[in-house]
Amino acid sequence: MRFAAAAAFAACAFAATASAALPPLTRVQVTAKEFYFSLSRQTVAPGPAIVELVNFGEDPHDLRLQRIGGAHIAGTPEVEPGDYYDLKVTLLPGTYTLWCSIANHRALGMQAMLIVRKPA
Ligand SMILES: [Cu+2]
Repeated sequence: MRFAAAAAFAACAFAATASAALPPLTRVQVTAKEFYFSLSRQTVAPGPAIVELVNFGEDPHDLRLQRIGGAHIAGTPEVEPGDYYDLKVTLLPGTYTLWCSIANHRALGMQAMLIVRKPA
């Protein structure tokens, strides 16, 4: 009985160590205004990430995200002024293009780049 309890404790300790070794979730905040995006950081590490679109503007905006050379486009719904949306993505190494897909906002300047690479 005593041995079983010790073994269970050891198993728990091991699980805690294993989860602590997971890489931290990357976060990047994208601020939207008329008519540009401003990123909290230009370069992030690959892996699971939250890309947070915050609308500090006066019109609704959204965010589209595509890795150059990749086929998949991730995106947020329309975000109202004063609101935000946390987009969960898995970032691969490369360069991503970010843009707003509403009306002609992209042509007006709502476009940015995000570089994904392992920290040096
Ligand atoms: Cu927009």
